[in-house]
Amino acid sequence: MTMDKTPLAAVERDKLLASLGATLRDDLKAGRRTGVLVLEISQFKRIQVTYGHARTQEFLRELMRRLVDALPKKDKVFYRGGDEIVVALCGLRVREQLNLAINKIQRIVAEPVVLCGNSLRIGLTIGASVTLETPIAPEDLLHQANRALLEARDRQRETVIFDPSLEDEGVASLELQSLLSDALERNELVSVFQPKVDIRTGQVVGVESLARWHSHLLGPVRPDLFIEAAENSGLIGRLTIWTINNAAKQYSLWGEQAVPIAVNLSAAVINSPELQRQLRHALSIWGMPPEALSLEITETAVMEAPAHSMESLRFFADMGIRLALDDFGTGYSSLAYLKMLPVSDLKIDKSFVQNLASDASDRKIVKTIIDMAHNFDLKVIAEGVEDEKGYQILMDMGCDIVQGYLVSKPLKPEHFRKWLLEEQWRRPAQAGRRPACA
Ligand code: G
Ligand code: G
Ligand code: MN
Repeated sequence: MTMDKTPLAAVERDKLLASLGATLRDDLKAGRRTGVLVLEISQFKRIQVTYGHARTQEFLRELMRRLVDALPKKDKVFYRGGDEIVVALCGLRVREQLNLAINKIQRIVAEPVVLCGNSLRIGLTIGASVTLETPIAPEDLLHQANRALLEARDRQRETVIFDPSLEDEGVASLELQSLLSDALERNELVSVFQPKVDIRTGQVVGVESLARWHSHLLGPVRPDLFIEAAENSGLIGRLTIWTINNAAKQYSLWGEQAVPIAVNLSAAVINSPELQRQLRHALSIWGMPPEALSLEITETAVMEAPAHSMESLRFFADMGIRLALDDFGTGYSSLAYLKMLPVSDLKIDKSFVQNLASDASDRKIVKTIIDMAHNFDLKVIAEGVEDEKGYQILMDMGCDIVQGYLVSKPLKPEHFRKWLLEEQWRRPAQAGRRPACA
């Protein structure tokens, strides 16, 4: 295989859906069916760790090339980022043709790929869906294939084709999406704010804004569930703009007590021009200086769409906004790439932080991350600090900032001010006072 250095760009969700939508219309008119396959490469992380970023890209390219060569010209192959490829099979006459295509793909990938002189044989897990005679929206057909993939993973099967019995949860998630859309209009969402403190002085250096939703129909909905529903339904743009506007408003309401606010940015919105416009707008209306806003972007999100994200990250950084790599340690960043990112903070994922006191290998990982981050002039924030031992260990390791239940749970805005004034947190070394909770 020859080296191609340009990064393999992940297709944007909007483009994927538009292309699939066009196929669906054509096939419906011609009385044909459309199939969608979501392919997941098994053991992808292992491949990345073993061979590194550049060779993994090379490997992905080769795989894409094989798929494109083997499938009919009209079919479409998309790289969706990470370990996922989406295939649209066009003009199927009968449902059985879906099985034929799946068999063919399994045969293609069974041929080993030669990487670094090693012959690499990979496995695929496939989720599939196919249209019936009735029209279906591209996002629904894709959703069905995603559901089938989850089912295949759960049951450890190579392939699952969607059928309506899998739909129970699917319906629940569609319902969540439509309720969430209403919730944004009805103003049912609120933001809570979790303090971050300087590990040495105990001073509050900022807060992270976290969205909460109490639905009038469902009651409280878990944030990871509704954030995922927002991402899957395209509502995440509206939700993020709402969150940023709310943060800027809160900053202005806090007045003298205002501290910098961090907002989470999903991968799907990093490159949205509308978001960039609305962000400027929100800061200017509420008089929030850009330096007081920080955007948290997961390590995985940044690594999955490198070339494309870089411009947007620069745009934010040039405005004076701080950028933080969130959930760090859960992805596989290439160090060379990290150096090029205009980020100023790195947040160590809570899964490495929670058991610091009892887990020696977590201690090693955290120490390594802190040292590496400092070499790149990044500030290190440890999230999920729950006990004083962990706090002390982090201080000894030279961590800069901590966030977690030990300091405070996320607080409602009116409680934050009170907490700040009355219950000002003291770091364990200074005083043994119990931290305040929401
Ligand atoms: O808040 P925890 O409170 O349970 O949040 C769960 C997940 O939801 C976290 O990964 C967090 O980053 C994410 N999250 C919370 N609020 C927001 C938000 O406003 N936007 C985005 N994109 N993610 C959020
Ligand atoms: O993914 P992100 O880092 O944006 O989300 C932070 C998540 O961590 C939120 O869900 C928040 O409620 C949660 N969190 C914050 N502090 C702690 C903590 O000390 N322990 C645990 N288990 N979760 C925490
Ligand atoms: Mn975060």
